[in-house]
Amino acid sequence: MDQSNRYADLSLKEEDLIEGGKHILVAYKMKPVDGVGYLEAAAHFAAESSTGTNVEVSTTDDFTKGVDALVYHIDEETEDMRIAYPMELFDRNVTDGRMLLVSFLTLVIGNNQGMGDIAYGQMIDFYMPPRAIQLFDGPAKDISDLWRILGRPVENGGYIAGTIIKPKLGLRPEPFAEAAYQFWLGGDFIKNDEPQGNQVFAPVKKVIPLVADAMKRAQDETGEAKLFSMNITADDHYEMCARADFALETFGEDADKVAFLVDGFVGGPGMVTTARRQYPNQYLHYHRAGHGMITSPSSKRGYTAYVLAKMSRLQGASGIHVGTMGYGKMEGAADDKIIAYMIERDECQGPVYYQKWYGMKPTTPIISGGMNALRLPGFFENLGHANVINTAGGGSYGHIDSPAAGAISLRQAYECWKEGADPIEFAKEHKEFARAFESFPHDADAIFPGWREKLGVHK
Ligand code: RUB
Ligand code: MG
Repeated sequence: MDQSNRYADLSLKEEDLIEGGKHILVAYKMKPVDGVGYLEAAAHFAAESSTGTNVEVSTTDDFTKGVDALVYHIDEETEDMRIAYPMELFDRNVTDGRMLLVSFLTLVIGNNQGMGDIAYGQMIDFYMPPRAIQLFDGPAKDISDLWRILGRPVENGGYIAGTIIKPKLGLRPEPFAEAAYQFWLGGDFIKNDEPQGNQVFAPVKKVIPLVADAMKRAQDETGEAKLFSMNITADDHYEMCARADFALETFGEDADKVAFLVDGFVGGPGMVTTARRQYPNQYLHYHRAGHGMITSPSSKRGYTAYVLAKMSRLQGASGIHVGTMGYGKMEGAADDKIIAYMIERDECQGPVYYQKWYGMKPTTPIISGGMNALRLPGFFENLGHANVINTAGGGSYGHIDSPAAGAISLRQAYECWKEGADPIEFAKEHKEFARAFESFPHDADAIFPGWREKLGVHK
């Protein structure tokens, strides 16, 4: 059934829809299966994503038609399709009238992902009107809160040198806390690796007191504040809270230095919002493990990494992993910097839509995955700033001298970029950075050919 007379209106103008402020706009790349007309498929897509189904139903009334989603732009050649969703379509909380990310997802990227007449549809951008920005929680804490704790300026406070406890799994409580202590002697921020939780060989109730003690000792030793991002991911809301409450109580006077990490992609929006609403005083660290199943550039379904990050700011993530923009080990490219800009700025041009955030707190880009000191100067140069959290697991624990030396090499990489220094020249004056070349020789060969001669390293 062709529903384009009801679910499409190509005379609607995007600027009018934005001006009106009554619609959420979503841009997709969509392709119908062979033999189905583009507009017909688009209209069915909009129907299934709002008020309709594949046939007309007798229960439809005039009000219903007023909340139909409408296709307002198509370009079959480029597979571009844009749909306007009336705000009223979206579910609101019983408790406080706020908007829910799950409802947004269920409509705009729900059933339309499995339709027989659609070959594929992928969400590449969305626009939230001012009223919707008011109705999402947004972050409670942001990077300025971490800078304050670290004794830095609360604006432009700079690079936060972090790590992920490695090995990924398999450390017992004492060696785990020792690994944390060693890194903190040179760095700022440690996160649990995302699978680390309450394994039988490293129970939370044993590990966390030792980590709190390690933090105290490292703070005494260095005279600097330290930060720990603890994984509270769990299936059960109460289990998440049990872990989080235990940590806050255990860290005691240092509890402000504890962030909570949630595996927001595998765990879903409910888990993110649980952490956001139960612990608004803690920095909320959104880990996105698993996202590649839909956000990979090879995928034509689901949504992009950019969309995932943009949604995380609405949900209230203080920081989210945004990849390494081609400088690390995970998929990504230099122009992924748009992901960082969209979540940290107050207004930004996305791939399709210009979004204003009206003062909603920023979400920190967390840079992670195969990073080390050698890869950082180029990374900062591409991004244009260094106001990020970077977690380098292998890049710290793989440094040949020590985890502390690994951490110091990261800080030095930041100094090198900030000064606009030549990394080879800088290495001659900075031992830990220089030793990163010997620690990661494959990277050194690729990024700084001829480094051995220039630094006088012969082995
Ligand atoms: C990186 C790591 C993270 C990745 C995930 O470890 O454990 O889980 O950041 O990727 P290492 P992304 O520093 O040893 O490579 O950050 O892109 O989501
Ligand atoms: Mg990890």
